[in-house]
Amino acid sequence: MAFVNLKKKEVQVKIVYYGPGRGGKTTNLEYIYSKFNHRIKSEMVTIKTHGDRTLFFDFLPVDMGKIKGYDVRLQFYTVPGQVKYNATRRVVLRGVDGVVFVADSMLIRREKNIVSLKNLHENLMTYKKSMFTIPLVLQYNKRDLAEQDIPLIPIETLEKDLNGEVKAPTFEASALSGTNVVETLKKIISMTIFSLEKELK
Ligand SMILES: Nc1nc2c(ncn2[C@@H]2O[C@H](COP(=O)(O)OP(=O)(O)OP(=O)(O)O)[C@@H](O)[C@H]2O)c(=O)[nH]1
Ligand SMILES: [Mg+2]
Repeated sequence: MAFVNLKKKEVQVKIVYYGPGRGGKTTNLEYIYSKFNHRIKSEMVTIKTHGDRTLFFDFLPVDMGKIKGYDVRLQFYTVPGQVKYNATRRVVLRGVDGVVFVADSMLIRREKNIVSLKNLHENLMTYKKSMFTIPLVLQYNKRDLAEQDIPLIPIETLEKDLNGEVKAPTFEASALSGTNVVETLKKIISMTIFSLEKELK
């Protein structure tokens, strides 16, 4: 359940971009920020280590207007995808309301996607949450690399590897060019708000 401040009549909704290192999570948030920064009051917060890898998280707060008399504040986070940062990933997942899983379409990253999704599943379980019930969208990122003849994982394989059981909505995307970044965002917002409205009544 999202964080509800009854006094301020405010709900804080936490959406986390999850996935393997280098998959494009930070690039998604950067695109969203560059596209909507005229409507976003606060700065995007990023804590990076060398080579632009996320060390702790990236954070982007967005005000959404009201639902049922509550001001809704969306908070977007990314996790550090590198395997060694699991303790941090788990902290960032605390209180999560919705997840975008950003898969890397590069063929050489096939195994990394599978390991990362399994890791999401395990980390959600530590909070008694489930990948099968939480609002979840899968994004197959870096599809643009096909134009550079870089071998990509076919969509059917990604579906089999990652979406065989969860059956989440999916988007083929390029976070770098922005293709389907906003569509992914809109989908996770609507799924998360829908599930929240059920809880708020
Ligand atoms: N061609 C292409 N490159 C991308 C795309 N998305 C991200 N990249 C590149 O991939 C690299 C890693 O992207 P990030 O957004 O930093 O990846 P991340 O998932 O945040 O990685 P960690 O913070 O290490 O977990 C960067 O050089 C991006 O420019 C995409 O859709 N297409
Ligand atoms: Mg990052």
